[in-house]
Amino acid sequence: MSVEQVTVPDIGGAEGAEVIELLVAVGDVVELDQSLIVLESDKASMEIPSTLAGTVVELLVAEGDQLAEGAPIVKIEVAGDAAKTESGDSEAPASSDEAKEPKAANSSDEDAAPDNKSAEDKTEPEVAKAAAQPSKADANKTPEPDGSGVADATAERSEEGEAIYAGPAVRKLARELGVQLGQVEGSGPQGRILKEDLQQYVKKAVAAPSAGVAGSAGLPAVPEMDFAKFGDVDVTQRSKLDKLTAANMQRSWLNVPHVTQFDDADITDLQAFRATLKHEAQRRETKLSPLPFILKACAVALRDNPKINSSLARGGEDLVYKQYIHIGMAVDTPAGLMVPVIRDVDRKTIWELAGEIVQLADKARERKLSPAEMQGGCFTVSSLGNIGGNGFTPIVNTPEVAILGVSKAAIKPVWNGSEFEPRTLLPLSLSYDHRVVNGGDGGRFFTQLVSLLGDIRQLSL
Ligand code: CAO
Repeated sequence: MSVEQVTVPDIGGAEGAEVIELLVAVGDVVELDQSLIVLESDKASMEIPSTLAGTVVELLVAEGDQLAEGAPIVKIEVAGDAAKTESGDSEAPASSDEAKEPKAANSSDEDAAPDNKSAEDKTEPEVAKAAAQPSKADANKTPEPDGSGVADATAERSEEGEAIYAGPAVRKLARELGVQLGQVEGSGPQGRILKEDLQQYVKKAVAAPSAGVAGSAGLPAVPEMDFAKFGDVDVTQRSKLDKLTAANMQRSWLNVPHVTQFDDADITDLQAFRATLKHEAQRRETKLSPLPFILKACAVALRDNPKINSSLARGGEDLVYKQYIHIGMAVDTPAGLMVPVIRDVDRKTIWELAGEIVQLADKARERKLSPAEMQGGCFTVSSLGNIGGNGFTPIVNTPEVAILGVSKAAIKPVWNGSEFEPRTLLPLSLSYDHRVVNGGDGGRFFTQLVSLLGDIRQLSL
């Protein structure tokens, strides 16, 4: 029997990925590749698998911890003389274990440097920093029932040099609310800031006359409402991903002057062609929806209309024309909206794209996407085709400059010059950043896209 450690693998360079869920507990018997924790970064949430099989003897993280690559997660007692795995370090003696302590994602290099000084040797700020960093033992502590985290209370200094005492739960809440703890008066022992102090502070700020203006955009705040006054309610806390998506949407909505154009693509022939490939798709164990054709058509139209494949830079001074065509695909998942990116769409076959759509959508729904798989997009396609609707106005996924919304195709009568003919029409909407894309640019791109989908033979040209 030996005790070994599982650490955070390469998570695509994500710093500060937060532990949002613990999937194992001390005493659990885990298998190789069994998920141990769920991490959530700014871009993705992902389950971290075990690189060892055995019994969990110690959990080295707690919910809310910020982790980076190499951070230890659990200690596992493995049967026999298990060899080291790629990311599972062998148990090291206590002293060197401390020296090896990986860099906490939210700490500076200075914080993360091996610290062999005794507590007495440390200067006061160093003690404060060390205290602010949750130790392994702290990680397993149960928070105070009032959520104040008093048991884990740590001290920092305000701008005026006064000590700020607050527990991790309060600090986390303050971060989420964007409150500077130095401005909050603590009512706990030694002026420790409790959750209630923070709530009071926020309530006052909202009620204050200036509270009608929120943020630098000078927008009037939406007043809080007590919905329970009108009937039963059920309140759930939103996931970090949901809140990040909301923030991204708002940022884009407020910064980008949007224009949305609408058109229908006649996909009668595309659908007929797709139907002939049904058995081939089954043989390849994949699914061939209209989406790979749409992505391919977008890639061709992006290549021919480079402005749609650009991004603003240097505060609007420059326009960056990307020489690659990576397209994001919005995926609806129980955890929230995710946008994995399919790389080099212009160079892939329809079958390759079909396979990648299924694979990335599955990964997104299983929360297994890495941040790298969600980066580098030039353009986004958001398909609500299997859900329904005649059309919608998608919000540009900044810093991209355009996004395509795909609604549900339907058979409609189309006048062919002498009679009405039943044709399958696919409603499309193209939103673009009017700072970069003018009506002509958008119109040319969109017309070409609609034409390509109407005659997919052109995709091979
Ligand atoms: N019109 C009519 N039917 C459509 C269609 C469309 N535009 N698009 C897809 N379908 C059909 C498919 O053909 C398939 O039916 P068949 O098996 O009979 O061929 C069925 O709907 C299921 O499609 P799907 O959703 O499983 O596959 P997809 O390739 O079309 O889409 C994905 C994949 C991941 C994009 C999609 O599942 C998804 O998550 N969409 C939501 C995106 C979203 O939330 N956007 C909003 C973002 S802003 O809030």
